[in-house]
Amino acid sequence: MMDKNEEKIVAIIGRPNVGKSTLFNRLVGRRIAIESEVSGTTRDRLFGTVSWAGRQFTLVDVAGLETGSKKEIDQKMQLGVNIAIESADLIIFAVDWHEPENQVDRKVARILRNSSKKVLLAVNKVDNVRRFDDVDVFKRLGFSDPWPVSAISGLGTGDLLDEVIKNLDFQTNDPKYIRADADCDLKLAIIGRPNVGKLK
Ligand SMILES: Nc1nc2c(ncn2[C@@H]2O[C@H](COP(=O)(O)OP(=O)(O)O)[C@@H](O)[C@H]2O)c(=O)[nH]1
Ligand SMILES: [Mg+2]
Repeated sequence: MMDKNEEKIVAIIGRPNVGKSTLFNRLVGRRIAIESEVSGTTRDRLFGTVSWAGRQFTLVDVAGLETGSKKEIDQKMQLGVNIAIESADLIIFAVDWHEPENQVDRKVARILRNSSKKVLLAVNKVDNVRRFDDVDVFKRLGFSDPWPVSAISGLGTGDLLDEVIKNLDFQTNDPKYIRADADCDLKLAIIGRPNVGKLK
């Protein structure tokens, strides 16, 4: 049974080579997922913890979709999308800025729109602000505003994370989601008090 106190799951899905693993690594902050220049090396689902704005969630790279014939990849992608729809609280649908017109993207978009999941569309490889305006064409995929990001440079990823947190429906005071360093801040404040007295 799922209840509000269980961990929140966010899945990244998208075609091979759009930069899912790179985005995963960027958001998790440590290099856990296998990244590659060559399509075909990411093998499995990878999990990482993301801390942002005092909250925590588990990020999943639904990988292992990059091998086989084009037809096989299509089938695996649909399987990956279904896994994400079943298991995630929110889906980051990653597309590539270089390819605004892609049939597989359209197919995935259709499946996602027909699901009841919250979806954030991340347009990756927006490596500089000049590319920001171009992302409007991705509105055709049928989601609300696309989020321009660059997994490589980090551009836009903070805004994307803000939006993820906003959509995850956290309980206001649930300590489970308040990250460890928020706890440290509190301890520091208490320890600091006597010094304030001494300075007077
Ligand atoms: N220019 C650019 N290249 C990127 C970016 N993110 C990923 N890539 C490149 O895209 C290729 C595929 O990345 P990868 O993360 O393995 O994609 P995946 O197959 O979707 O997991 C690699 O060569 C990455 O270096 C980005 O933000 N900008
Ligand atoms: Mg990958």
